[in-house]
Amino acid sequence: MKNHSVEVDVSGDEEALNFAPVFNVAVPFIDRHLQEGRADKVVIRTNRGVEVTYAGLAENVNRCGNALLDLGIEPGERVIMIVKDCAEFFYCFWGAIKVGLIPVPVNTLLRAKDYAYIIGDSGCAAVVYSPEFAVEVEAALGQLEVRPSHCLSIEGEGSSLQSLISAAAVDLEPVATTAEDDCFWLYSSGSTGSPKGAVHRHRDMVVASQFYGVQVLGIQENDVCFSAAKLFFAYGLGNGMTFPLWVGASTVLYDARPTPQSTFETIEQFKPSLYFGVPTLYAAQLQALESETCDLSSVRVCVSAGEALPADIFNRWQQKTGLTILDGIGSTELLHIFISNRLDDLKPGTSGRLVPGYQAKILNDAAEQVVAGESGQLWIKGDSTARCYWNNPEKSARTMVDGWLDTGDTYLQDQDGYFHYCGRNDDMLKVGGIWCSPFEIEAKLIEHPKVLEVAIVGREDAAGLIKPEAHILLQDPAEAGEPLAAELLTHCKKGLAPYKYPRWFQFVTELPKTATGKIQRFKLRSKTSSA
Ligand code: 3UK
Repeated sequence: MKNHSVEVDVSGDEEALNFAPVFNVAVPFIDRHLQEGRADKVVIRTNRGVEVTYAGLAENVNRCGNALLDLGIEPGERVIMIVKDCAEFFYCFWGAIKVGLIPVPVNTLLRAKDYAYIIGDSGCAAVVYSPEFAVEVEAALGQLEVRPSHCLSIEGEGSSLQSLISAAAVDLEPVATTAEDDCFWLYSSGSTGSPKGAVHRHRDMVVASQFYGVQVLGIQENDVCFSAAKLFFAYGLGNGMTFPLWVGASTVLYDARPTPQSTFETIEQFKPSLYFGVPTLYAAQLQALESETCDLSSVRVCVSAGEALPADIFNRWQQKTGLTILDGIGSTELLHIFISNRLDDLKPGTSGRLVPGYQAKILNDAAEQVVAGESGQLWIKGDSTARCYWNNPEKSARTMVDGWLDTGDTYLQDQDGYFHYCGRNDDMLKVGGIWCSPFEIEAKLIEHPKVLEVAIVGREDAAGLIKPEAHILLQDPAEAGEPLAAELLTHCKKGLAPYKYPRWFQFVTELPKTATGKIQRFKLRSKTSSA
């Protein structure tokens, strides 16, 4: 087998992937397309009017890899990327991989405190960021005792990544890694609020692209992908970058906050065939479609993930647009979707069936496998699973056992094999498809002088989607009311990532607690879940 190649073996019951002993994943995803005659095909189109061909992509990946080496960054060192959806995201991610550095795309909605933690935890050699996030990134650097050696804006005055890219050499040989070597990391939020870095290998993007992208979505060379979920999110990384690159298709990048209007405009302008959203956005788009129209005729299939898609949203979207939304569950640790509905195999309100190539087991409290119809903890096995969490052997040992991954979700599988989501095993919330720790919001509210105690729980909104609700015990209960709720809201919005503020404030006279003083969030949840 030729160096850096991967073969899809279809002889068995399930597809298998065979990797060459020397394997750098930048070769099949980037360089292979030049050999296969796609040099002049446009691979990236952006809302800023940028168009990049496969030849241009390969050239800029090489230049960026050389630029990073020229800075003196050593193989295995991390490059934190706080980068919006743009062509440079591709150059930096793949350039780093091709020279054996570890790119670490990070959520661009976070605040200085979060970035300081991630930069410190990763021990990165460099931080690369879009100028839009300069204020938070600079504040983060100010909080650190040890700063990374390099901190580079993508564009702008002086030495930027763009200027280094244009000055760097264009020839670059891939570093001789293997499919099992560490390749990139993605941070996922933990229930205590500290994010943890999931360490992914060179093979993982191939596995996710082939098992889900090709087998479930049937993605092909003539597809055009548009992911409203951003590239920094494992979901968006697959949708908007990995899957199209795997089959020589193309992608549309939109670099600002996705709203119903901006996503409609992007769809009408760029005519994607595959559209990827999250339930909150589908709900907002449905609302917008009450008063406006959108030509969605280019789209052959819609995908939803990040949190459960209520059957009602699925049905209304189908009635309104004629299009099917495929709900599937994925995770940062597994890289992408491992249980999914399919166009020819679908049950609205469920996550669907296992994606071929993955295995699932549902365990009860005694760690025994449950029978159909009974709920338990969902464990998944598959070749795209992260090797470990960085710097966190205890958490890795608890979550990753004999190749199985504890998803942290409660699920049941029905008689027909469909998986039904029954909630989280921890207190974590998914808001708009993005993790949200109740402890973090509580910590923010406790800072406020008028707040004595607080508990954050998830509550369903009118569309059946979970949002944070605050239960607050005040220093002076007489101050309860709208004006104080507004003040607390402003306080939260100032210090937390924009999606993390409570949507409701309940002033209470007491919070339910255990004998040891731990707040019993489940008691608050059961009171309000069907509101
Ligand atoms: C929840 C879902 C019900 C579930 C992701 C697609 O969401 C992704 O990754 P994260 O690490 O979160 C994982 C957790 O989110 N979840 C995701 N999708 C669904 N719950 N129905 C769903 N369809 O708790 C899971 O454990 O942020 C999604 C692809 C790649 C991803 N990383």
